Amino acid sequence: MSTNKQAFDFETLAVHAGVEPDPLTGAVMTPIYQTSTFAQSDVGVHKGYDYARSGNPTRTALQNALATLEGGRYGLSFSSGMAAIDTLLRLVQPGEHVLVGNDVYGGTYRLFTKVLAGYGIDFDFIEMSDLAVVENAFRPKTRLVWLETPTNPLLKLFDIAAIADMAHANGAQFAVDNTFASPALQQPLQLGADFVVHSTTKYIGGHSDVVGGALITNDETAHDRLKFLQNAIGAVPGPQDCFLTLRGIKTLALRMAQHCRNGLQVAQFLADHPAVERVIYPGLESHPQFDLARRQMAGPGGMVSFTVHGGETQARIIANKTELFTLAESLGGVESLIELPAPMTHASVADSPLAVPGNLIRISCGIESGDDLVKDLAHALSAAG
Ligand code: P1T
Repeated sequence: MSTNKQAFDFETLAVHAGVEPDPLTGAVMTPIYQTSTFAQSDVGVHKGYDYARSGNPTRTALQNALATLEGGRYGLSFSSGMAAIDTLLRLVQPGEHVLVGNDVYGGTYRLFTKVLAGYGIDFDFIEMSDLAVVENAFRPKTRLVWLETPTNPLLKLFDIAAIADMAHANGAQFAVDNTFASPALQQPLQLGADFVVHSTTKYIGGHSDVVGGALITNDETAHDRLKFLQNAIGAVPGPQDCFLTLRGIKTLALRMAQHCRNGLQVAQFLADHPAVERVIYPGLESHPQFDLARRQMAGPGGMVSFTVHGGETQARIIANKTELFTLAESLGGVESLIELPAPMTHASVADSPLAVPGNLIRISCGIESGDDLVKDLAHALSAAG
């Protein structure tokens, strides 16, 4: 499996990417190299690793796997999704401008507006589903375009290929946070993006047992700088976390297929329920960008958002009544989760133009039986009255 992994289908890549039999022992799975440093036979003479912040073989395997899955040349791993995002934003200099989609993870909004804006970076949050709005938003100092698609938590879709062209025509680079789709459903580098970002905590890890992040690119110059920053800033994952993420990746294709099936079944059930005001799911024809979803994604994913009648009070009651869906932040694991973005994952956007409705419920459909998930929601919706 050492040659030309790009020639394989995604299911095959997910099992094999990055992992080679261990050169020392032949171990089929990359070992957890639990060491902080590496012996040198003379000053500066070593076997490719000197200190584990700079590099570790378990991390190398994960980084190669991530690059392969996204169809990219270079991958870098981080201790969290936020660490990956922060490191990428260090490419932007004070005085430069970043265009951001107007629906993003609350933590991303917080990092941009409450941390990085303080270092002189300008952020504009705009409606990127309207390409005329995007075109008019560029400034001479626009260095980066940043978006999530599907977005967290409103599941808006943005046209990656069209926005990539606009970014490049305006002298900017373009980053896509691909956390909600995962590379199994969407590969932004193939559509023209310069950087793919992940919270590997979510679908890539897939088992709610590890926090991590990733940056993938084909741009050698940018990669060299990001690799330098990864070491200079130091927000690297430990080898155990790399191992868990690598292990999760092996079943990514299988898991995503079941997440998509369950997402569609649950969304269709919710769409017909009288307690539900509106369902947002890229696999429903009622989604405003249903056609784009079909074009851009290999499947609609496992995230479903919906608003309920009765406001936030009723939404809280429903989220407390599910049994299979655990009330918790995060997403993308094998087990189903439910949360209220406004008081939970998106508390940081309260009172901002990105504020989300209080009666919005976000669910992450796991890989359980879709029928059981529907029964659990039916019970919660009727018990809530
Ligand atoms: O939690 P962390 O691994 O640091 O990843 C941050 C992050 C980045 N990008 C997106 C699209 C995300 O959804 C997240 C984290 N999101 C949650 C914890 C959540 O429940 O929405």
